[in-house]
This record gives sequence, structure tokens and C-alpha cells, in this order.
Amino acid sequence: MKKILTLFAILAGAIGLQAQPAGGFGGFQMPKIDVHCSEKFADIDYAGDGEVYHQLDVYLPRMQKASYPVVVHIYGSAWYSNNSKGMADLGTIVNALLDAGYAVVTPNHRSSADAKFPAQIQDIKGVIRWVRAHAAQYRFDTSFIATSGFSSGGHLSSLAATSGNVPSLEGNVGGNLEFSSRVDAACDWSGPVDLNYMSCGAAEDTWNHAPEEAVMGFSFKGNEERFKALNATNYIDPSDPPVVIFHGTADNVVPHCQGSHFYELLDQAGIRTELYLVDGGGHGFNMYTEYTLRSMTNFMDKVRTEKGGTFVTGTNPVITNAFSADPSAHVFNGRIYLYPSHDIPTVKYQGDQPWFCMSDYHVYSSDDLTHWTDHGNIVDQKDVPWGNPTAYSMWAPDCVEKAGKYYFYFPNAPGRGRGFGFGIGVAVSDTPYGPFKIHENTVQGTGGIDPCVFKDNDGTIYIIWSGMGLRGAKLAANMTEIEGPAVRLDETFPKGQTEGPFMFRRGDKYYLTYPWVRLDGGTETLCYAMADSPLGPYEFKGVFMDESPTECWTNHHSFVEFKGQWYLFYHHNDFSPDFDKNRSVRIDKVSFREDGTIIPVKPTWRGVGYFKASDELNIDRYSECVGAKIDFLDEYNYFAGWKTRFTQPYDRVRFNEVDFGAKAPKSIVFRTKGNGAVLNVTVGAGKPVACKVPASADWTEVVLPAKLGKAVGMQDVTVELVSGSAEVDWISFR
Ligand code: FUB
Repeated sequence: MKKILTLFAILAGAIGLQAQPAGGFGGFQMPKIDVHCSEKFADIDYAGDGEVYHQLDVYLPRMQKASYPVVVHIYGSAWYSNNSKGMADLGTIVNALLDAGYAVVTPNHRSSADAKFPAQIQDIKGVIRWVRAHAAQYRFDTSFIATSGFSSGGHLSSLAATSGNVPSLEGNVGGNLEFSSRVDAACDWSGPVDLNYMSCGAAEDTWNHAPEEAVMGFSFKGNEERFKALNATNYIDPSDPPVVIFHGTADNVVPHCQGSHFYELLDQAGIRTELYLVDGGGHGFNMYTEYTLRSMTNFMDKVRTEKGGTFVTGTNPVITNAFSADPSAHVFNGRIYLYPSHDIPTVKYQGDQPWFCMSDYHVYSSDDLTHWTDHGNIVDQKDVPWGNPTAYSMWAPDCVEKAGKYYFYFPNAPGRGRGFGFGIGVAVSDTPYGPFKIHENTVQGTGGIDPCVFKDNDGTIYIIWSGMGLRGAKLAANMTEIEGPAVRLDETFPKGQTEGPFMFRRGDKYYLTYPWVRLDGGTETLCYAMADSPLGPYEFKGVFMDESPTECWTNHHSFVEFKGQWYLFYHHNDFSPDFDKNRSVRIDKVSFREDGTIIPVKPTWRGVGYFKASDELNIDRYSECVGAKIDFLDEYNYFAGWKTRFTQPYDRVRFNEVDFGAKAPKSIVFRTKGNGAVLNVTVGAGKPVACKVPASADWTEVVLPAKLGKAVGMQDVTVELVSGSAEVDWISFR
């Protein structure tokens, strides 16, 4: 930190440092910023000592959730300010985090005039413990707490990450010592992380160390060893959490070698890290672009969701914890395993257009197509030996079992200097859900995108891909190369763009199914051809799913037979209506005619899941709708799902196949709001039950006694408006 920080040092000395705002440099903003929050809690005393330097603000996102993962964002000031929490980075870093669904905590901390190091990091650790201690009160989801910071805030954020197990830096600010001050991830914006390396490794240290001397309380020269205590790099060990680093190449306050140096040391220690050197970026200036801010939130999202989780969705779209596309579904050991690709908010552009952005794969599984487990990240672009670690091109994958091992095939952009276009890689595991070990080379003899791996009844495995047409070949016994020549499969098919092949067998017939754009344009349909042997010759049969009603340009699919029923997995862009490269997997039933041809499939909202009457029935995922309107529940969080708006008499939705079991329920529950309405609920062929739901400005659960006669067994449920108007999130029977 040289010129500007020196200036700060002089100013600070001149005007005294009682509650003095400084605000950071590029991150400095005037207080009148439109902060994208639903609620702000200001000036909370986290240490309980009444000092301004121990206050923090809490911002909750606009999106509605029961709890929010947390980022503690720390202002930059060369450690000179003790009161800049309301002034720095609000319109940039803080808003990006809030928009992505993170609660943001912005603390003050003691300045170098208030106290010497390690007081500053002890304050931050006190804040992290305070977050854990106050989770219920502020709706913090403490399964993920990260730090972020700019300049000296970047230093404190980085130090919080690397010093998770350093008792001498812990302190006891605010108490709460029964809670941990460890963080799950950290973000470093332009931070000085190794003050002994500010001359970037030059033989002579010519750096002006004034700010760090102020915070340490002694001069650098002659005390170089003692200064190491201040460095985030000093404490790196393999147990540290992931860190994402942003630094401008034109930073004349903190040299960008700090970012590269930190990245190298973290990487050597085996810590997940990403470095974004921003070309021409200064100390804050030109640093906060859509690309960098989204790279930060994508990194946080990735770390947070790496391990997966569980969720329930029996309707469409079926994957509700992330974007998902290109679904390849298989039954392994009696369970459905789903291998989709994973769209994320884009940082990638094709020309000027936002584009596919895909950096890893998750695998999902289910016993009933309703309760899903996300097994977490199985293959990541940073780990592919032959790939470009920042290509974001991990397109449609597939998986096949052979002799108790699972082979996962995926396309990716090759690393620089190794050719253009796509390569196809393979990773192997002892289970369908990993861990997968990535083979060091591409699958020899293939080249292109969208590998599909098909195992015939005799155990022979074929690989089919898209690369200047649809091609197929036998896979060699080693599963890492093809055996014999690749065969062009689609030469006789109608012209028009093709990709995404999926092959399956039913009886004695082989099906080659693929997305196809008709010659007169439009978005992708799904169509198919049939043959008597895997590598053809195939006869084109036609389209089995028309162009997407939501104008999602791509579609991509797989067929699987599960418990006696055939299913089609495919994708639309339900959770991203305005950007069709953030897609979502859907499932619908599929049937065949006697001659084996496919009966065209119409996309439904209802999907294929199994529901008991006592479940929350999202009737907005209807089987039939007349007049009623469907809207997103939360305009800031489409993943929250939808609601049904009943506004005119006779507005009606039907939700098929609900299991009422052996005993009729005694009441109907509505999650509803609006002006109040009478809604008729009909179960199967029973009599309509008139339900009077009261007016309510907020979402309320209303339990109404109901005589439901013979509402037993599998029944369809219809809800129809009689009078008034109401919004319904879900209904249920008790
Ligand atoms: O997901 C990226 C690409 O979009 C796939 O590889 C294609 O099949 C299309 O779905």
C-alpha cells in the first residue's frame, strides 16, 4: 500500500480518529445508495461496549426465505477507519450478494489509532461468533458464513479464512466464545495479504509500509519477522476454507502480485481457490463489473452447494435447488440416477450475448421421482487434466455401469494449445454418485459434444456423440477409447441442426433420439429414428416433442424405464423465463404404440411425482387450468415457485393423482392470501365442498373443516372459484 495510503496516514494523524469514516477507495460510496434489501438492522453493538467501532449493520435480501446464508463484508481503509460500515461497497459488492440471496453483515472494527493488531481481526472474529449466536433472531443460515472485504477489508477477510485455528488471533470481543469464528469461504478484493511481499519478491523491499506500521505499532525495517503475524499468508494450512481473489492489474495501491501470490500459496496447500486478475483494474476502480461480481457470487454458491442436499419435488420442473439441463437418467441398483449438466448465472459471453455457463456436474438420485438427493459436485472444470479450467463449457454428460464401476462421460473445452472445440472426457467411480476419478486424456477417437453411453443387453457399450453430425462407435474394453471406426448415424435424416443424441433399447428395437431444429427454423424439437442394431441403419420416425412453449432454444433429454413405466427427462427454462441458458429439468410419462413408435409427449406442469393428500399440493403445477392465472411467488427468487390466482368465478385448476389412502380427511388447509373468496374443492367424483377463505394481506394457513365423503384412494382434486378472489400457494388435506 503506497501513495494513497500514505496520504490517509497523514490525514488521519492530522484530524484524529474518533469515529472517523474513511470508506475505502474504489469501494467508497455516499450513504444514499439503493441497497437491495428487504430489511436493515442498523448500529447493532456486537461487543456490548457501546463503542461505534463495535457496531454492525445487517441487511436481509429481498427474496423471501426462511433463512439466509451470510457474508460478513469488511470495508477498506488501510485499517485507519473505525466507522465506514455504512459507506463502502454497498452499491457493488453488497448489492450483488443480496441479489444472490445472501444476508450481508457490515461491521465496523477498531482502527489502528484505536488499538494495535490483532485487535482488528479479533473484532471480525467477534462478529462471526455474533452471527452464529444470533442466527434465529436475524434468520441467518449458519451452515454457510463467509467473509468478504476490500483492501484492508480484503486482508481481514483473508486472515479470517486462514487463521481459523489460531488461538492468539481469537480474542473475546463480544463473548459468544462457545461459537466458532471459522468461515466457510472468503472473498478478497484487492487485499494486502503478505506485507513482507509488497515489493513482489524483489531483492530489496522499497515499499512504504506506513499503514501497516500504524496498525502494528512499530516500524517495518528491522522487525520483518514480527510483521509476519499480520499476514494472511502466514497461517495458510490445508484445513482453510475456499478463497476467491480479485485484483486489478493496474492497482497502484496494493500491487496485484498480492493476489497472485496468495492464489499460489493457497493452491499449493490444496485449498480451493480462484484468482481473477482484472485487466486494467485499479484499487477499486473498474473492478466491479457484472463479470467479477457474478464470479464472486457463483464461487460462494458453488462452495455452499458443493455437498448437495435433499429436496422434495414431484412436479415440473423437478430439480429445484439449482439450474439443471441435459438430463441423462439411468436406473442403477433399483434407484433413479440423474446426470444433468449444471447451468449457473452467466459470466460467459458469445459475442455480446450471455451464453451457456457451466463449470461442474452434480448427480441426483431418487426412489420415487419425488424425494431427491443431490449428491453434490462430482466433476469440476478445475480438475480436468486435459481441460481449460475456466472454459465454463461442461455441457451434456452421461453415465454407464460396467462390471460394478460407473463411467461418467462429459464434454469440456480442451486446455490452451491442445486444439479447438470440444473433447470428451471420462471419470470413473465405484458408485453411481462418486467420488469420480477423472482420466488424464480425452476418449480417443471421439471429439465433439453431448456424449451418450448405451449398454446393450449383451453388455457391449457404445458411445454416441454430436460432432459434425451424430456419430457412434463401440467403446473399447478400457472405456477410454473407441474400438473400430466411428459411424455416421444421421446421414439419411432430414436436414436441420442436430445435437444431444440419446440411445436406448426397447424390446428388439433401438432408438436414436435427438434434438432437431426444423429446416424452417424455430427452437429445438425432440425427434427420433429406429433401427434393428445400435449402429444402424436408422430410419427417421419424426418429432415426439414439439418446440418449447417457453421458447427455450435448446431441449435435451433421455428415456428410462422405472418400475414398469417409461419416462422422458427433458429441459425447459422454467426458473429463468428471460434467459434460456439457465434451464431446468422436467419429467413426463411416455408411452409407445404397438409398433414401437413413440406417442408424442406434451410437457406438463404436474410431472410424475407421487403425492399423498396430506402433502402440500402445489396446484399451480396443475393438470388442467381454466381461467386461473399462475405467477411466481417471489419476484426476487423464482426458485421459491409459483402461486395460483383465482380472480373470476369459474377459474379452475385440476391436480391429478393424489393418494387419499384408506380414510377420508376431515379438513382442507389452504396457504392463501388476498381479498377473501369462496372456493369449491372437489375430490374425484365427489360433491364440491365450499371453502370460505378469509381475506389476508399476508400468506396465511387456513384450516377449514370439510365433509369429504368417500375421498379415499387415488383421486384428482379440483379447486374452482365461486366468489371473491384469492391467491393460493398450496392446499393440503388433514
Ligand atoms: O447444455 C449445453 C448444450 O445445450 C448441450 O450440450 C446441448 O445438447 C444443448 O442442450
